[in-house]
Amino acid sequence: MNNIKVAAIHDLSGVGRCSLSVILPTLSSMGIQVCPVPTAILSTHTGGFGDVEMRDLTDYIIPALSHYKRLGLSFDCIYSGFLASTGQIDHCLEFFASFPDALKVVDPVMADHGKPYKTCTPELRRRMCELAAVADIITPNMTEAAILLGEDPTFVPRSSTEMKSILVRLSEMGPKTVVVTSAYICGEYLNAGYDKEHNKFWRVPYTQVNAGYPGTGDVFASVLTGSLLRGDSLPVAMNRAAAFLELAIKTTYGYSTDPREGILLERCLEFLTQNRTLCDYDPL
Ligand code: PXL
Repeated sequence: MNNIKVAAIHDLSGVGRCSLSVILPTLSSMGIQVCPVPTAILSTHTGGFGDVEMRDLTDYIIPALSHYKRLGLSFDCIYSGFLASTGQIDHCLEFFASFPDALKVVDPVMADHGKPYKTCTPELRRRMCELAAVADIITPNMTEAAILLGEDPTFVPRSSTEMKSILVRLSEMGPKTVVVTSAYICGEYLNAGYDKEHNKFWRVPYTQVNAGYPGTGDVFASVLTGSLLRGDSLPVAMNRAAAFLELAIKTTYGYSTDPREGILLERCLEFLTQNRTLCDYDPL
């Protein structure tokens, strides 16, 4: 449990609390070391701040990997997220192949709320499927789940049975654990998980707040990953991620801050340090 090390292949956005800016404090609060592998540096995230200043770091990733290999380093987990170019998918694949014992987590950041991000080209979708195929765990939101499966991005499952079928189809792409966030089924918001090894489906409902904040998917996937690395079961890890996000989102909503600036993470990290025992989950 000591000195757990995660290589985080994500962008670094200067303003707007997403990607590495939230992954670092989140996992650190859980006692886990993050080794950032920045895919790009952006002045802000791409969700509403106008013309973003961006530097693509595609040519940085492989030299950094080579250095880590020369040092004989090992990682407990390789965790990928927002990728600035499809070439970076090859680099993630190389990272995964270089540390075969590491837990491979892919957050296929491409879309949200039924809409693909500007960066989501058909080529990115196709290559993201390749990355998902070698992952142990994938954490798409409902829109990304639909895109990965070649469905319309606005697809909404109408029942638990339909949600289970989505989870199974995603697991058939390769990963043994699938967690789909932000699903809306029969009037209820929930995160849905599938553990292929034990053939178990899980649900963790949450209450929706009338505001959207960037970076919440990054926080969810980070807490889930940290929780699993610390030995929690899948439903407990999903519960921890959902409970933390609900706390952070409701706290933020109460302060009426500019939604583009993301959640007030700094005020809420104590929840993660406490590592409470949780049991708010059910079979799906
Ligand atoms: O939180 C996902 C994310 C990551 N990185 C960048 C983004 C977004 C979502 O908008 O713009 C640069």
